[in-house]
Amino acid sequence: MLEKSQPSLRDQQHYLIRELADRMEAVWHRYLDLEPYHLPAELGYVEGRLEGEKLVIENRCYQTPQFRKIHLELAKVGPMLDILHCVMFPRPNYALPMFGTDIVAGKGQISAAIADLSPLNADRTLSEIYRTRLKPLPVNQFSCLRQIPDWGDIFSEFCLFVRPDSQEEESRFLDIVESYVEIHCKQAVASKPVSATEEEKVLAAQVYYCTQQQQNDKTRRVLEKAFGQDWAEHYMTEVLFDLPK
Ligand code: BLA
Repeated sequence: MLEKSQPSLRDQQHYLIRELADRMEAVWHRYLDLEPYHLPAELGYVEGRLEGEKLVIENRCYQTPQFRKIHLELAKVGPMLDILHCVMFPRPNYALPMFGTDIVAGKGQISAAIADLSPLNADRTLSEIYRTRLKPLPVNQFSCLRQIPDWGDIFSEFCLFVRPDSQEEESRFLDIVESYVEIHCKQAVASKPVSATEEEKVLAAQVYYCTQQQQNDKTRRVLEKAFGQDWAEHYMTEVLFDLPK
């Protein structure tokens, strides 16, 4: 495993990944008060090998008064497989949903594009204000919907899980996800911390969210093949879906 300082993978990646990464960062810079968040040093940039192909992972992380960790990860497996992963983890004293997105592109084709604002309250529904803002977005205008796996009970009614099949659908996906992030940032900066009792509930819901995401065998398999079982377990539980300390 090699470690290097901050090069940018995104120039070599699928257009949809590059564009979403750029747009999300622009929205964060526009609305949030970003501070760096330090991953364990050896995990900012990592290289492994998957079936003879080089797997490169590049992480960028921020924190803000409302978000414990905003994690943007770009990964490239050889020349064929490109991945974008992003999660915005709210601090447990803010009753905000969890924003997450994942794009998987194989051989130049997007196979999975997913984004959601996942509710973290007891009845797992988004607040009225989020629903009002999200409802007008054209989430139904995709021809190929993908089936949400069993562990995906964490996702909201606004979860978008598609294989975009044209440039129009790719740009629709980009616009919708950019809106999700923008709506979320605006809500976050306008929100107030909650009581200690509420905080306990948010924390429990975040733990559940992370536990469910850790069951994604497709992610785990890619990491295991490149870096081995122990490293994959560590990465999934400490970097991708770690619990607030
Ligand atoms: C699917 N994730 C996948 C797939 C791969 C990865 C290879 C299968 C693609 C397909 O079925 O077409 C791989 N994703 C990765 C890897 C990383 C990654 C290696 O992030 C990191 C290094 N996943 C998330 C987040 C969400 C998410 C934040 O990380 C949602 C908010 C969802 N990914 C997600 C879902 C699937 C997926 C729901 C489909 C799983 C399935 O069909 O079983």
